[in-house]
Order: sequence, then structure tokens, then C-alpha cells
Amino acid sequence: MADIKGFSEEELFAPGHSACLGCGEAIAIRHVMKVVGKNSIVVQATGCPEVYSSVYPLTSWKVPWIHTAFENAAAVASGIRESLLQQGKGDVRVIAFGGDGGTYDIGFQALSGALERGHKFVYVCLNNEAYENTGVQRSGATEKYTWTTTSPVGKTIVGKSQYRKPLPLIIAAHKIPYVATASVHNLFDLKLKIQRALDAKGPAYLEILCPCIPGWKIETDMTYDSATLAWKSNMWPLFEVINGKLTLLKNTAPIPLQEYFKVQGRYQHLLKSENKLYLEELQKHVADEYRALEKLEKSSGEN
Ligand SMILES: Cc1ncc(C[n+]2csc(CCOP(=O)(O)OP(=O)(O)O)c2C)c(N)n1
Ligand code: SF4
Ligand SMILES: [Mg+2]
Repeated sequence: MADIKGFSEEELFAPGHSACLGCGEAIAIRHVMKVVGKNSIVVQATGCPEVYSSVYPLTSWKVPWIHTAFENAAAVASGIRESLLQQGKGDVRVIAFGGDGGTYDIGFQALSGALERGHKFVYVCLNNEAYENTGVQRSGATEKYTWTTTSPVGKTIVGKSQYRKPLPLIIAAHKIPYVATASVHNLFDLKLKIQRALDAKGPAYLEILCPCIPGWKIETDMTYDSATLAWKSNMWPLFEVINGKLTLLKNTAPIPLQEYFKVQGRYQHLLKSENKLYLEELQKHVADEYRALEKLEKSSGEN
């Protein structure tokens, strides 16, 4: 069965798992797997989805699935891919899922190596901007001034002290055929991108913004709205890099960051008058980053 856009509606990530109501990651996995299809093997780094989808003796996975440590998801995926090739089963799709902690920080070495070696597999980073499973610790994906339990808001620091790492662009610098950002608020765009990632002639990387209910301190029905506001405020630009050419999904009327922040408990401090300077700094940073992407879009087209 196909949806109106032609994508499969087959559920390969079954309901009944124990994710929080409204979990952005669970929504992302469900829709990614509809496009990936049955002829696949999934590699899953440690993190929330591993915990809520595989509580022994139950599983939500209707395809072969292996849990790995943080450090080696991409290494295991590349090993599976090469083994399948040796067996003449190159048509089996190999997908690795990692959280932002497992991708930006702990599993980056294995990921970078696998991309450089050129194994054909799709790596999906489920980015909820913190180590959520262990209680909302800051990661390399957490933006500056964001509250987490290890970047609290107080007299010494006002949330995280560093800007987030530009990981999608770092991955693009590996010159793999396909890199993209996506979000759970735009499932058509997400599905098109996972299809292009699957069709790429080498490694592909897709990073999906996945709101987290307790981590972002949002209501359970605010997943879609929070992700939408992230895109509208340019906090989460959507772009893809195909064979080196960057294309942005244009946001012609960006909204102020406050609109995005006010629905989330983790940003309430930035709405207070005493923190106005931090808010302004972040607003400028976000605008600068968006302009840098526009320049890259222009310059990458000139090659
Ligand atoms: C090497 C290692 N360090 C720490 C842990 C503990 N741990 C398990 S899940 C988790 C959080 C994972 O964060 P992320 O990768 O962002 O995934 P999320 O839980 O947010 O989906 C941590 C720190 C671990 N399992 N292995
Ligand atoms: S803590 Fe966040 S990432 Fe984990 S299951 Fe809940 S909503 Fe999903
Ligand atoms: Mg995370």
C-alpha cells in the first residue's frame, strides 16, 4: 500500500514500544522505515530508541536489528554491508541509527572512518540536542545557552557555554554523495531525502531534528509545532548536499527566536530581560549561520 505521495505505508516499526508520548525520534524512525522497506538490516547505537524498542522479550522491529555500543554503530554497519556484498546480497539496505550524543560525540570516529572508506550505507542521526536517555545531558549538538542538566542556568553559567558543532557540514566535508538535514514537521521532505540517501552511490548521512518531550520541556502535543518553529526561526535549516552541491529549503520570512523558545521550558531563561544580551547574541549567530549556508549554496553551485 502507498500513501498519496507514492511512499509505502507499511509499518516496520511496530507500535507498543515505551517511548514517551510525542517522542520525535519514534516518529522519525517510523517514517524512515516506511521508505527503507523490508529488505533491510538496522544497526542501532545505544540511546533512547534502543531502550524503548527492545525491552526483552519484546521488539518493535519487523526487520533484522542489532544493538551496538555508541562507539561502533558505523563500523558495524560497514562490516554488515561488506559481508552482504561478499554473499551477493548487495541489494539489502543497511541503515544505522544514532542519537546526537552517539553521533556528534562518542561515535564520530567510527562514522568518519566508515564515510571515508566509502561503504554504501545510510547513517541517520536522530538529533534531539542532548543525551536524553540518561537524563538530558548536553551534547555537541546542544546549542549555546540551552538549559540541560549538565549546562544548568545559574549565576556561573547561563545554559551551555559553547555553540553547537556544525556536524552536517563536517560530514559534507567528507565528500560523500549525499548529506541532508530533515525534521519531523515535514515528513514529505524527510521521506524524499531518505529515498535519495538510499539511492546514493556510496555512504549517505541524514540528520533529523527530533523534539524530546522531557528534554525540551514541552507538552506531549508540541512535537510538530516545536519542530516547525525550529525551521521557521532558522534554528534548524533544512538543506541537502548532493555530490557537493548544497541546496537550501528557503525560509523567506524567518521568525524571531523568541517564538521558538517560548514553547519550551529549556529556554524560558532567555525570555527574561536580564538575559537579553544572550538572546541577541544567539539571534545574530543563527542569522550568520543561515547566511553562511546561503553563500555555500551559491559557491557550491559554481563548481
Ligand atoms: C560509552 C557509553 N557512555 C555512556 C553510556 C550511557 N548512556 C546510555 S544512553 C545515553 C544517552 C544517549 O544520548 P543520544 O546518543 O543523544 O541518544 P538519545 O538518548 O538522546 O536518543 C548514555 C549517555 C553508554 N551506554 N555508553
Ligand atoms: S526522553 Fe525524549 S528521546 Fe527519550 S523517549 Fe522520551 S521523548 Fe523520546
Ligand atoms: Mg540525543
